[in-house]
Amino acid sequence: STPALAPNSSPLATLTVSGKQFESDSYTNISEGIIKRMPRKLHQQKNHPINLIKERIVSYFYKKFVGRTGNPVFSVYDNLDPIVTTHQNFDALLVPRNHVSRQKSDSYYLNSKYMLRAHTTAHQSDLISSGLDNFLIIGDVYRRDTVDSTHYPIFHQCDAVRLQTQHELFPEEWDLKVFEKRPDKRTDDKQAEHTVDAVRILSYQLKTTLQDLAKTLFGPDVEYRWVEAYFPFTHPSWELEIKHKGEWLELLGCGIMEHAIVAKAGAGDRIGWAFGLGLERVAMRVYDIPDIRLFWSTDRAFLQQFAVDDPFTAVKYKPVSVYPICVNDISFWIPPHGDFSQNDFFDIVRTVGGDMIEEVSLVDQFVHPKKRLTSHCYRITYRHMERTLTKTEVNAVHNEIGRRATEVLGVSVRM
Ligand code: FA5
Ligand code: MG
Repeated sequence: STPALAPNSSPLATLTVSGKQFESDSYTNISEGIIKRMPRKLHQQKNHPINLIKERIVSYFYKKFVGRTGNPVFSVYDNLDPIVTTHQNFDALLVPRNHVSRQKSDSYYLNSKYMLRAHTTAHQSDLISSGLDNFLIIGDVYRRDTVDSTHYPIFHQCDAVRLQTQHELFPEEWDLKVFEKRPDKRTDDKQAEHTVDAVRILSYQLKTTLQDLAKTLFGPDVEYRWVEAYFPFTHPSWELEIKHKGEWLELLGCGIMEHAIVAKAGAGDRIGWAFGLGLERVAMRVYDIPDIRLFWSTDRAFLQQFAVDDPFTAVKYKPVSVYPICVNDISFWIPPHGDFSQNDFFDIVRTVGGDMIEEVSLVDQFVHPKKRLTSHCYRITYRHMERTLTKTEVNAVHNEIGRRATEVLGVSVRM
């Protein structure tokens, strides 16, 4: 078995990820389970449901935005390296120094300089710098998160950027301006540099484009609503939610790009909109796939259902079969002076249990009145998507999780 990388492994150790070497340091927290899955690239596997959704979105943009000769104006980047610098993932997008998303407990770090992108937006400013005005970025993204049927530490996003000049946005005779002569006040509705008129027309374009995308993906009767949102890299910002099984589900975030980002990337004469959307959310709803882990299945009975030539072919997922769950609890004392984070424990569970893990939840915690120690009890639900697990096999994994947690996190397992 492969050892999990300790969160505080020796500062001299080097690690190899995607054939490249990185010096580890106090930030290193990438796990073996993640490294092993990085080459899968579900969005590039022909006929994989994530790939089919990608094809549907790309086709929508190719048809919707065409140039003078009928050529698509958007170009597609779906093969960019998911290893990025913290500068690309955060600083270039104006994410504040102390923003929660930078914490070690939320992202996978190779070291203090390199990380696995937490969103495809990480490539936005480089692509603008290279001269592009209209592009889509599609790729695998990585986040340390809770463990359940809709959360997996690797998922896929599609980002888009569309930049326009004064001349492209407003015909000469309209006498409307994109930029204020001198930066105005920043308000809830717009940035200081932009005019009300420009923001109004751009947000109309953005919203109708995304509403039509939702109708293309989910059918003309899909119920949707717009919700005000906040992102450091757009203002104003919104989220689009769709009705799914009677509940509102967040589909994407979007907004008018921060002028400082656009200007720094060399396109200061342009105004733009951008959005970022989760492909699993779309695929689960389009195909009625109940569990996010199914996308990682290599079972032919699953994959063959999506062997269609046209990505717009209607496919309704037929459950291969549902195998029984096996539930096991684990309780331990947390080391008194450490920086224990639940996500460190979740990573160990994932690394050891792989896709046998359906859910991990904290079911009890208390502080020992005399010893002043905190105890956590986690309930781990085991279920395999392709077979029935035996009690013996689950116990072996469960014990190994306890052993790793003791070794790596310094907890002491309570019997
Ligand atoms: C972002 O990642 C922003 N970069 C999106 C953006 C881009 C906004 C450009 C503005 C301009 P957020 O963390 O909300 O935002 O994720 C975007 C989408 O990814 C969500 O709406 C959702 O569809 C999907 N998503 C987020 N977290 C998960 C998850 N844990 N599992 C599955 N899908 C997720
Ligand atoms: Mg969000």
